[in-house]
Amino acid sequence: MKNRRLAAALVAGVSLPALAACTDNSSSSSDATDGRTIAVTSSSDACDLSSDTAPSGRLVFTIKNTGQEVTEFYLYAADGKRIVAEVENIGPGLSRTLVVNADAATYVPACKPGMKGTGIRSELTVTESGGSGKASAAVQEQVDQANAAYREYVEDESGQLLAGTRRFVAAYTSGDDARARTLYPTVRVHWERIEPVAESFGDLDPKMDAREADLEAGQKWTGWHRIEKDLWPPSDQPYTALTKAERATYADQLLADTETLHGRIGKLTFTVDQIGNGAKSLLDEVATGKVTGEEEIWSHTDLYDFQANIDGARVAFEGLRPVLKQKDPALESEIADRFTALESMLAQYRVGADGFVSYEKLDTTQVKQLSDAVNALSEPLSKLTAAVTL
Ligand SMILES: [Cu+2]
Repeated sequence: MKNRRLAAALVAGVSLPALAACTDNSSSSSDATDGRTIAVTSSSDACDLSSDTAPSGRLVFTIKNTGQEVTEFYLYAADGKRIVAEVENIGPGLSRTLVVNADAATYVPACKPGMKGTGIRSELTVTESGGSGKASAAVQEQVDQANAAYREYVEDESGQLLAGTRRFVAAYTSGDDARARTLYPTVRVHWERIEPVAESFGDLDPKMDAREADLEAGQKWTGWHRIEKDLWPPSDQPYTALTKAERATYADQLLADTETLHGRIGKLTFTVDQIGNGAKSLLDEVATGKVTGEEEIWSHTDLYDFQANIDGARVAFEGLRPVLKQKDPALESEIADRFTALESMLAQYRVGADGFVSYEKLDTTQVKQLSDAVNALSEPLSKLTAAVTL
């Protein structure tokens, strides 16, 4: 589950008109004068855009937080659910930039002061301009290769998630809790590796991966973490175990949602922007959920998720690496080095072939070290998309 305070930006757009991607980078000098820069002012009760129309192609949103709380900016597709691009964690007084390659379509921009609710929304109309922001021909073949390889990866992980979920729910519904507990973290790895893709479908993530602490008023708690609590019931608070019938209900729904997810993923295609931005999104997932131990509050299997998020980001990076090597070799080696540093730090906590120690075994110094290594990678990784699309 993404932290409520975050949202994924890796997006796929097959059946929908909007196909766009984003990254943090600075605007080019010409942007300001050709209608491609849109100033967004996020206050405590308003979300003002300097324009409600823009030409298709590379758009630069400059978001300034004039409110008192941390804010976020989202660009949704016309359905108001699918996340096309986002910037999170914009502190009071701060500004952030979001670059989007936007196709002609209607979009729903939204600011979320306080990082909750559905946000203050409006409408943005992007009209056809012929400016597609496509990669140059020289790297097009590498780009195509990266897109195809990433698509294959996502579909493969999704297939393994579905197969693993079948085994997991079978064990859980039959009352084989020991087996279900063993399967839980290793099956979830396949979810966590492709988490931003799964989250880009706005309706599935809340049903499949919501954490109890993040539930909104009136939201029914279902999915992985509901079952997690039943498998690792708390000892320090009252808890009523789910009945056999309740188990079956939650298990059936999780499986059905996983089937829906797999069906949708089979129809996706990706662009380099989405892949690069998804890699950054995965690091944000680690920083805000896994390194803090909030994701797996009952099972404490957070380090499995941590590794899986890193795996997914690494695959995205490796796919784009040949392109990056040509465009920015210094950034390419910096990202590679920091991946290696983080991965070897995490490897200290491995148990057996594919296991990890309980998150509870980490002391505050170790958590801090991991967190610093995540941030050290996150910083250059946030430049990846801009570098490969320039
Ligand atoms: Cu999650």
